[in-house]
Amino acid sequence: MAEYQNIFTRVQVRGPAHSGPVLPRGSWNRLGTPSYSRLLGLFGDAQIGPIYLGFTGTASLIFGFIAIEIIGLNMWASVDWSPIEFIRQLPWLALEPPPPAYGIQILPPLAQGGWWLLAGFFLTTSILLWWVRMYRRAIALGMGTHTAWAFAAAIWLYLVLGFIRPLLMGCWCEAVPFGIFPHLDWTAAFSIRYGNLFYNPFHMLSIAFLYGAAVLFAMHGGTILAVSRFGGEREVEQITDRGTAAERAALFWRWTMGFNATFESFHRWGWWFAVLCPLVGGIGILLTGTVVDNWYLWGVKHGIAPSYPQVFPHVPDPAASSSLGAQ
Ligand code: 07D
Ligand code: 07D
Repeated sequence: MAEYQNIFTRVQVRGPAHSGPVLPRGSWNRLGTPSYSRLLGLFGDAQIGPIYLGFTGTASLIFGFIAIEIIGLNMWASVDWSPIEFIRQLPWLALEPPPPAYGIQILPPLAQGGWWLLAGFFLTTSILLWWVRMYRRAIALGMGTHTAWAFAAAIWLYLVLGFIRPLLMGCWCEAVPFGIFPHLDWTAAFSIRYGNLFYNPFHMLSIAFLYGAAVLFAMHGGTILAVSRFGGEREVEQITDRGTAAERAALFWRWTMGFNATFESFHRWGWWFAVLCPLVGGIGILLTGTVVDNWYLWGVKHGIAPSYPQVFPHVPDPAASSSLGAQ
């Protein structure tokens, strides 16, 4: 039955190219003559374009481009403008936030994190403009704004990491650097500095929603593909024909687990898991260093982490010693 194990998209829809419905709202026209791509048809709809750019879309792309330019040129400067070293070392290169001495100064010297602040400003503006674009396109199509709010949850975590928490801590130095591996180093260092993020209950919740979202997506994708031989992926037929794809899919889970989601509820489950992952994550990061300084000690206090026996003699903290501090 190998031919029924359909994993890749097989239907290449090639109707007369259409530009979508005429909309009462939305002042900009869609741009470009539609064309077809067989390759894209393997992953989604084979038709490319037309695209709606609009004011916020164009502005977002410009701001995003400026941010990438600032980050890229700073990284390139850091390898003495060598094109080969730039490409070779790219994953390790960074644009770092201002050092601690500058606190939350609005514009420290460019080479001392000023460029980082400018890049952050342009990237954040770009992301917010893209959010407005998503919101307004949904409204223009008469849709709900669910995707925009899900994106807002991710933007919340991004803003907490790079803006809100550093402001509360009084230092840009608390923020994430731009860079592929440097941002991983920051993530690891953050966890260690604040006593192991594993003991942060909001990190736990965020992980549960992350894993949960993956499980739900595997279940949903698997279920729909498994009933596509009955037309399960064709959403209108599912609703009208009893005894076919949708009903089998539901029955499969009722037989397997004793309970089944509905075709409505399942999408709510997916949306909530995806949204709650960065939403609770942002709460966890916001509390770190502001309310809780050490998650391990917090865990010991609340009975979720063991306190280890003292195996080494007590060593006084040199930073806390006044005689050393005076030197
Ligand atoms: C698949 C949708 C497509 C998006 C992609 C990402 C850029 C960055 C910029 C060189 C699922 C596009 C990437 C535009 C290029 C420069 C300056 C989404 C999909 C393909 N991270 N992170 C990655 C970002 C944070 C962490 C990869 C962004 C926090 C860990 C990529 C942000 C912490 C690991 C990336 C951000 C953190 C990664 C793949 C913003 C805690 C990995 C992302 C704006 C949450 C993984 C080398 C992916 C990796 C990885 C981008 C924030 C931790 C470069 C844009 C500070 C532990 N992160 N990240 O597929 O391979 O996402 O890193 O907040 O292991 Mg990260
Ligand atoms: C980053 C939201 C912002 C992204 C936006 C998109 C562009 C354009 C361009 C496509 C991802 C911007 C878009 C710029 C793209 C194109 C062209 C969402 C983002 C707006 N952790 N950890 C999490 C696990 C450890 C740490 C969350 C697991 C260690 C820190 C998640 C493990 C240490 C932070 C998670 C593990 C540590 C996190 C992220 C295991 C490191 C966070 C959720 C098994 C040693 C973040 C509360 C997310 C958070 C976070 C998973 C371990 C550090 C659930 C599975 C102990 C500092 N960790 N972690 O959706 O919210 O991110 O924490 O070990 O800040 Mg963790």
